[in-house]
Amino acid sequence: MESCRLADSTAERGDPVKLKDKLIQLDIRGRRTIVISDIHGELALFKQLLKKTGWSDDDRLIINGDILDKGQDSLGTMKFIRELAESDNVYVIEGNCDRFFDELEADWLYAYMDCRHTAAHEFLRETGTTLEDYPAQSDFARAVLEQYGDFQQWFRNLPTAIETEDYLFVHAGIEADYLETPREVALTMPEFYSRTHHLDKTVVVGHYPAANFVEDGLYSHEVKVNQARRIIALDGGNQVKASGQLNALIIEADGSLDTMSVDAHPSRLVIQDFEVTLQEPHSFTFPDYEIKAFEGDAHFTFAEHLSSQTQLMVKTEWIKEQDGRHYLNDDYTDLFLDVTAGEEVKVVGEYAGYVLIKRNGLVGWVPEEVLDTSTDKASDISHV
Ligand SMILES: [Mn+2]
Repeated sequence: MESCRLADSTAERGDPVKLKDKLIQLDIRGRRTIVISDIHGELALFKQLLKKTGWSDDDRLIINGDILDKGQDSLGTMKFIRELAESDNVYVIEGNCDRFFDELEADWLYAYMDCRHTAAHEFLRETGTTLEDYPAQSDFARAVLEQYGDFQQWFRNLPTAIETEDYLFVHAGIEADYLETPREVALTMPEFYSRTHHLDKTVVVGHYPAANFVEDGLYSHEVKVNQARRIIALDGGNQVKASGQLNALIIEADGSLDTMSVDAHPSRLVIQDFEVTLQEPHSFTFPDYEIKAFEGDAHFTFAEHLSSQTQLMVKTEWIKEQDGRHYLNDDYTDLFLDVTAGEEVKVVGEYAGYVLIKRNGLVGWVPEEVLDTSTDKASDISHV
């Protein structure tokens, strides 16, 4: 899967453009503003989230980058958002995955297509063609641009950042002198939430899933707000994390903050209280997966997470062996969640004797008997 990571690291093309060259100034005080990032082609989820926020023409909407890639309907999402953006209360900034139309001739594109669903797949489906129908990659690129050249132009014209009285909205992050941040860095900088910046405003970023910033051992997809460092991490891991979600940050007219989310996981009713008295949870995220597995049974295996030298119980099905080494097969948390009869939770996955659930963005385990298996409700949105 190494090739899947190329798209984030390739655009070192000596792009001389700085953040200040593609910056929009905007006044948002006194008006409700909804911010959503990393939609990644999930048009149905995006529409569902807009509805959940009660979005109307009286509100502002800011799309914080990454409309395209990974999800099932990148082309539909970009068409829908471009139409929305014709209204003067909707603003879109660019994300690294939105450079698709400028990367059609990149040497990594076909390899990337082997492991991720992309807008290129949708173009092939739409035109009833396959890559074999194009003698050279440049022929494929030409065919896409013949149909979508105006979208290439639209994406190119998107600002890299929006600056308001109190906020800077940018897809990935800024450097010390924010105006001089290279566009490339603003779109791809990893882990900005862990950093510090010198701007006297709150920087709102997507790009890097908020769940990667494990706090107190908890694995949560909720919007993370760090007021001391004036950073908000918005990306709910939609289409990137198995338990991910699409988040909205809502800046109310009075300046207070609220968050909402939607995801594709089904709901289930809790029929029995479950309470854990003492636990010290651990969570590990990509790519830090290597463990040493000791004894275990069908349910849990005692293990040590190597880089952090942490001992924990790992759900046995979660352990993958490769060349004599052991790895977590995905992001992992050993948290057990307290639940109360009568509440509804999201089901992320079912394993021997236990179910991985999510509540308010927080992921953890419960024994299967506390859930009513007959009450599965459709997810927020159906993918098929
Ligand atoms: Mn991104």
